[in-house]
Amino acid sequence: MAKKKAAGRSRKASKKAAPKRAQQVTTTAEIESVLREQRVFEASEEFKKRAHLSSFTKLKRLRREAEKDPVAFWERQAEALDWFRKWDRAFEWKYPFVRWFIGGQLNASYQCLDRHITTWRRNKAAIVWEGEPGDQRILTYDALYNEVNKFANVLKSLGIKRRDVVAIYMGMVPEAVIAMLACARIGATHNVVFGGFSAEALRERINDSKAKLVITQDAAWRRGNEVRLKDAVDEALKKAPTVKNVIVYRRTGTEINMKMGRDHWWHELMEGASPVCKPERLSSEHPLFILYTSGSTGKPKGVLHTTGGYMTQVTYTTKMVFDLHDDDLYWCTADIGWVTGHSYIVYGPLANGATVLMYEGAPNYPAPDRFWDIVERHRVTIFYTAPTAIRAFMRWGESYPRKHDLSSLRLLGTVGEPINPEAWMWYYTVIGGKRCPIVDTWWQTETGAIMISPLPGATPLKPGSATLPLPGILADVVRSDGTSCKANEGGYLVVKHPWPSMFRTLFGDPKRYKEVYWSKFPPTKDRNGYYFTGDGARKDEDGYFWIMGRIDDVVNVSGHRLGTAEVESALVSHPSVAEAAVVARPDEIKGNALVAFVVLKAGVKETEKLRQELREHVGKEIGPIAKPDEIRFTDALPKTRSGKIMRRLLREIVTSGVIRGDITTLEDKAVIERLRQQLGEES
Ligand code: 7RM
Repeated sequence: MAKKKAAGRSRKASKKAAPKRAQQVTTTAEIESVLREQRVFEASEEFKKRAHLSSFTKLKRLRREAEKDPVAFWERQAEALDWFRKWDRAFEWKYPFVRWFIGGQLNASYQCLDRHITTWRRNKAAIVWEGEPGDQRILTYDALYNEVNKFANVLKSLGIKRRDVVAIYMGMVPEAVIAMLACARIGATHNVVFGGFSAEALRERINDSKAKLVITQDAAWRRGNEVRLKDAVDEALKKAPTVKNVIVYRRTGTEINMKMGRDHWWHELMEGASPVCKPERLSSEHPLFILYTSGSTGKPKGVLHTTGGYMTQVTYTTKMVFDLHDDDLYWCTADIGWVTGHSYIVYGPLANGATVLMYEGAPNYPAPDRFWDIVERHRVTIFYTAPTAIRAFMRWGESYPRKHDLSSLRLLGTVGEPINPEAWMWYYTVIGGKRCPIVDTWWQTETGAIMISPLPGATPLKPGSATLPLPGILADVVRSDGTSCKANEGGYLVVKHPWPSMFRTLFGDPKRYKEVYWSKFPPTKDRNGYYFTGDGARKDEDGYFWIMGRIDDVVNVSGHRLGTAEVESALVSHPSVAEAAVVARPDEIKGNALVAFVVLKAGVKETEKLRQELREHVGKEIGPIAKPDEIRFTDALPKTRSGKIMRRLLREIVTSGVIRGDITTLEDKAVIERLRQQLGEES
């Protein structure tokens, strides 16, 4: 990377002028969207020069063409994969079930490995890994290929066949990737369970998927402590009758229990394994993986993805959204236990022959500059993380990134939640040095791959907007009756045409699949059924999408339906606030009153005066209707393990004080206890 300063051009914008926000709201809208962000940023000439796509006009033309014939567009992208047999028919839609590239045969591990080892990439680094204690490993494509072949033979030797489900419960070690690709190689379906989940959550996911084998490790390093994964597996397997074998990778060397006949050491099995395992010829619709995602209540949903369509869309989006080139060092900080880890650490980047950085541990271990230290030492060029992490970095302060040379970075990305404009600007300025475009990527476990996102060389960026649907993705914002919303009218985010990496069903529960996703906008005589994302959004006058968060989090105040994310964004734009979560509590007069949980920046005092100031601030940013009725200071918010704020729990706390729903995905159970106690003290 050249170190020359080529600051991005910014129109209408940044330094002096604070973002202008319209005060008025459209009262006819089903969901009112009240924030208006005016800044626009374009990629520098230097970035555009080497980008895969550098013209907005071209992108718009591509989107228009693909919109007319999305199937033809995706067929062209599918041609970039290596098929053992070409498909007979590209697309079949029988509401609400889809198939893509029917009759085609391929293998996902072949896409990620075999096709690179016959080229110059054989000796290119596939994975650059750094353990939390500081140990490092580099696996070339050839080395990864060998390990995956051997481990595929290990799985076979334990009786694993096509369509068997294998649970993977590991930390961020290369062996987790090897395990996934080995499953894919022999046609087994992997079910990765995030290593931070409890034994109970693991058991539920093993039993629901009827897994035959579990792959785990003794323990993982996290913030200097050992997370004892094998102990959790032992506990889970007390009531998991389908599991016959467990493979244990030795990571920390801690003492664990090995059950004779059931448990096997990874390294012992690998010693005798043959290094050649032919990839299975799998049909395009062969199930590649199940990944559980929490429902708002009750049991988690087993999102099922298949092979051909999924590989097509993750391969295309990784190349285009991250503008991936062969000399990039790409780092996605997600855990392999989330869909982001599946699609954008493993399948997408490896199918493109990328070099992927993988880090085992916490962002603040041993100090809050660990990520920036990694970026500097490894000269990371593409960095993809979550808004929740960015807000944590902001809270820890600029001094940590400032200590490091981050000039290798050329592109930044975010995923997981709406990013508020203040966090976007901080990311752009402090991490990206005003040189790196930011791709704000909207997608879901269910969508499998990125759906709405800038293409960084082409799309002018607006802080806080995921910008436009990718070519071939027919997303829209609609009213309850399915008609399109006007510009800036809030509504439901839907997808009007099936896309290749769409999940095919909920494992073992097609009825729930239909109910949750396909019943809000069923087919009528004038339209196909729409996929309902569960998110609220608006499109602005340029057609840019602004995601307002989950529909379940929309609150009704005095007849106005507000997305809580917007009120939160207004709060976070105050210099004293690090994070905020807003929920509603029933109120006799207004229908609902807004309660804001606010985490202050380090060193800021919790005073009555600040409370008033924050209410006024929201009044100024959005309007008087959005002023929180109550502001509760807290030191942390309840979040899922992947960093999403669990507003449902806060809602339960402010309404009944009792939490009834599922909390297995909660990151830190103590947070809820502290919030509940606080509530008792104050009232
Ligand atoms: C990839 C992932 C999906 C939900 C989704 C949204 C929210 C994700 C963005 C976003 C605004 C974004 N899968 N979400 N990305 N909201 N802007 N760029 O996160 O299944 O775990 O979550 O996350 O609500 O529906 S997920």
